Amino acid sequence: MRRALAGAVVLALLVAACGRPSAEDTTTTSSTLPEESTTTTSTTTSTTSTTTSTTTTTTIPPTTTTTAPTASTVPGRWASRPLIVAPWGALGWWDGSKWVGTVASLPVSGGEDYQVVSFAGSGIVRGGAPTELCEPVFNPGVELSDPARLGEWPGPVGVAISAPWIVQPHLLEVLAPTSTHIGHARELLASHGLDIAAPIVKQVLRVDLEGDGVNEVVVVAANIEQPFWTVNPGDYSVAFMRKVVDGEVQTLILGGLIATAPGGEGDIQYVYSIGGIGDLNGDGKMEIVLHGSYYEGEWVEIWEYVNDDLGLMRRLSAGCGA
Ligand SMILES: [Ca+2]
Ligand SMILES: [Ca+2]
Repeated sequence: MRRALAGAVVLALLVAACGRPSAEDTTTTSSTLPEESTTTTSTTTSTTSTTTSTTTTTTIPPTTTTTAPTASTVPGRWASRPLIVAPWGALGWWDGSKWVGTVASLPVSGGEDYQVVSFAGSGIVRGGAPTELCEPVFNPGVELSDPARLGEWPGPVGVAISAPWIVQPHLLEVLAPTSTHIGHARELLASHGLDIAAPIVKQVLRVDLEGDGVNEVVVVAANIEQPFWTVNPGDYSVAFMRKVVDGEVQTLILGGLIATAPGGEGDIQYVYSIGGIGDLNGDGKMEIVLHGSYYEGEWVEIWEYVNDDLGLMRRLSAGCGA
């Protein structure tokens, strides 16, 4: 209930952030380009090598073609579907054309490998057979050999994915906060009515989500260490991304608690962090894992930057708590 509310606020903020009507169709151009260029390449190849007489090769579905640049794969025992899991349950997977939220039956039998996508750890962990996690919620999921590598409450906590592709194909750097990032946080809080001279910046990530050569910056600012019940005026916990869209920097909020007044009945603190960043559907573009924690629980959400018109969209999530 609470979380749904928070989500609504976040979405409202997002819409506000992305709502700028832009006639410029950079989006269409960028999404069409890879397909076109790939097609051109394969056509040229077939012309050169006379042996490959079949033009059928050119008809490879765009999805597969887009994955091609990320040619190299990671050795391991992978699930039949690229299952994404959190320590307390499965989130779902990409089925080749759409995101699929967790269903009762998971595409694993036990013994699969999972690549860790987290700022708390890295590497590969092993997953067990499908089971139920997070009593008494009983989420479908798998026990991981080393769940702590994904992180622990109050965060950040990332995810793990049973997929063979390179999960971080483009630039991703953890930076130390500078006055510039503090300034970005100050600006954002002020635009929501909270004036804080020097907000506490917890995370700064420089990333090129889609590998277009233009870097994005993801910032987390918070003055709450461990979330508790009461929301006090001046509480803040925000995760946001600054991205250049049509030559202008836009600020997109992934999750946020900004309190300008004492919390009402039933309001509780949330602490947001970026759990991880990685390509979770194998299209060569990286998604952002948002982690949220509260007094009695936590959850993760996967956000995909779809295009410059739609901006960030929440695709999958899973949580555990009261
Ligand atoms: Ca970029
Ligand atoms: Ca992706």
